[in-house]
Amino acid sequence: MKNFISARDISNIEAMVQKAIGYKADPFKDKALGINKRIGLLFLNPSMRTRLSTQIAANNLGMDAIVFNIDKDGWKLEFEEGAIMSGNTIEHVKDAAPILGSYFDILCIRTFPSLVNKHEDYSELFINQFIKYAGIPIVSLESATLHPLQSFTDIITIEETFKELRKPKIVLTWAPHIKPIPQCVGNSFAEWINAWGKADFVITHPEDYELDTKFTDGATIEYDQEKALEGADFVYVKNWSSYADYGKVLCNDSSWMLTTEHLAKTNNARVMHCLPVRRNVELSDEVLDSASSIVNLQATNRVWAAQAVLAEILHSVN
Ligand code: AN0
Ligand code: CP
Repeated sequence: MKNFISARDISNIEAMVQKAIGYKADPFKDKALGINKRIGLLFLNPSMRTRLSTQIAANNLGMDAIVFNIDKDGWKLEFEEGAIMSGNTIEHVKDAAPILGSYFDILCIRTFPSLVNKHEDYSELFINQFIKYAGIPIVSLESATLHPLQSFTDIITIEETFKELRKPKIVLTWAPHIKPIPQCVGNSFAEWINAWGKADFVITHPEDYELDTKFTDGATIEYDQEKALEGADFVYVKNWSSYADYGKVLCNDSSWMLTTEHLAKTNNARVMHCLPVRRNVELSDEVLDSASSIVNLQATNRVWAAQAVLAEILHSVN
C-alpha cells in the first residue's frame, strides 16, 4: 500500500481487519518494523482521537512521530496551481511538501472541506497536492470527503461485536446538528460498508440530504427513519450538511435525534458514532450512557486500525 486515502487503497478489507485484531491482542509484536522511521502528523484542523491513536500506533511499531499543528503553528498554505500569492497564503504546497517529504518516511494529513467550494472539496485538491509533491506515502487523517481510518475502525468494531452467522443489518442514520458538518464520515462509512459487502445496509436521512452516490451506491436509501431502523443490528448515527445544496443546514428536526424510543424498533441494536458527539442533539444521554452504545470501543479500536495501516505502508517502503 502506498497511500491510504479511501477504501480503494485496501485490496482485502477482511485481511486488514484480522491484522488489526492481531495488533489488539499483541500491540508490540512488530516493534522492529518502524525502527529508524519517522512519521509526520500534519493538522490543518482539530482532532483528539485521530491524533493520539495514530501517534500511539506509530510508537507501537517503533516509529518516531512528530505532530505539527500547521493551522496554528505553520505558514498558511496555498494549494492552487499558478496562484498569484498576493492574498493571505504564505507558502505553496509545492514548496512545503517536498521538504516534509525529506523529513519523514510517512506523512499523515487532516484537512477538512471548506463546505463552500464543492468542486474543490470533492476533487480532494489539498490531499492530492500532498500526494503529488511530497514524494512519500500519504495517510488521510480525514480529508475533504472521506475519513478512512474511522471507517476501517468501524468495520473492525462491527466484526468484533457481531458473532451471528447471518449478515448484520446496519443502518446509517442522519442526526440533527447546529452547525454545517462535513459529509466525510457518512461518505466514508458508506464506501467501506459497500466495499466490505457483508451487511444489509440502509441509509436514512431527510430528503435533500442524499450523499454522493459514488459512495452510497449499493445501499438502500429510506427517508422514513422509523422504517429504516426496524430490525437493525447496528445503528450508526451521524450528522452531515447537505451535499446537493452544498454545505447548507436544511433540517433541524429534533425527531431525528436517536433516543431509546427509536431503539425499541431495532434488534437490540448497538449504537455507533465516531465522536465528538453533541449530546441531546445528535444522540440522547440515555442512549449514549446505555449498554447499547459502543462508541468507546470504536474510539479504542482507532489505535489498531492505524497500526494495521501504518504496518502495511512500512512493508512497502522497507
Ligand atoms: C468532524 C466531522 O464530522 O467530519 C470530525 C469527526 C471525526 N466533526 C465535527 O466537525 C464536529
Ligand atoms: N473520530 C475522530 O476522528 O475524532 P477526532 O476528530 O477527535 O480525531
